[in-house]
Amino acid sequence: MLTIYSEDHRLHHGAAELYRGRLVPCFEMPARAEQVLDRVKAAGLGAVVAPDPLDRAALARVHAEDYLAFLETAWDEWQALGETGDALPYAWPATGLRRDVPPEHIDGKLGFYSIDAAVPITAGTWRAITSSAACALTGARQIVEGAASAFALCRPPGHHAGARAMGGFCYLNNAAIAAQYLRDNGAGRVAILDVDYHHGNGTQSIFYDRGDVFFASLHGDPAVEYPFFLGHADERGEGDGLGANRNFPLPWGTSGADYLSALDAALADIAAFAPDMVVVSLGVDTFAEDPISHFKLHGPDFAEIGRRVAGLGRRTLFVMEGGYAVADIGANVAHVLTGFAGA
Ligand code: 6XA
Ligand code: ZN
Repeated sequence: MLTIYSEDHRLHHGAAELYRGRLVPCFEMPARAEQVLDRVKAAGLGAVVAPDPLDRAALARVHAEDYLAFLETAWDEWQALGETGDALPYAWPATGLRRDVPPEHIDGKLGFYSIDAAVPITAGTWRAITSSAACALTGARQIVEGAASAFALCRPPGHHAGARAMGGFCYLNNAAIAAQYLRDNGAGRVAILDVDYHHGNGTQSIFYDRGDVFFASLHGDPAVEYPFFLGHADERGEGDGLGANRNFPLPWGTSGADYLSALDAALADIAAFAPDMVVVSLGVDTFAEDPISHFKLHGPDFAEIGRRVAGLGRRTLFVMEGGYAVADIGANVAHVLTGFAGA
């Protein structure tokens, strides 16, 4: 299995995030991707290659042009204020406020194009997020060209990013961009399986009214877990997409065994959808020792996830999402991928 990786991710290194009322160092840090790279190499999974040059048009198949323009220019606008630290949003057009008049000031734009404050924009953010998306697109190209699987070692992650919104460490929705690329290049039907601990609200919203891309997600119940405002079991899609969205909210403390039962249900739905190709949003923040999550999965559970996904018998692109137990993130990702490859 080919791994696609770019060192550009290091250019994005947010200083701090708000966590339980305090500013703390960002959980989403460069060391995460370095650890994954090390362990994937050690596992002998296959070659590690650099991404193809980015085709910006592929981003615009998923994200609105005004949002892309915002991401590209946000740092310069922020710097023009004389600021040198990270740009962060602090005001949002929530209930009762207007969304129909886009703000002109960068402080307003940051809130207009985000769902929370966990999205620092730094000098290197645009380079890092476009390289991350390029990794996903290169993996998707491999799949289209016939590879049985590929691993896009994306950082920053993507699944909380919507068509016009960043959030939860995510700016460009790498999995959605890859899924759309697969649709545009030969796959009639694509399924996205999101096994990150958090609901993939961005991916769900991007495909919610479409019947050609199935989205299934297992995650901490939004009643008690970020992103709080999407990811409930009754969200089944709308219009042409009715029936093509499936959420499995699970309680804090969910064990490996209970998780794998829910995974089987998600995989049965995906098999019934009969996708041509599969994208897996691969977060390993379901790990028992993850510092911000509350499931109880261990190494063997991750290998089992890989094995069961392989049971679908479809060409599969893995796209890196979350996981913050930095010392273990690489081993857990490698377990999933070797579980898949050895199945
Ligand atoms: C914000 C929590 C963001 C969760 C990020 C994540 N304090 N998403 O891992 O998958
Ligand atoms: Zn997560």
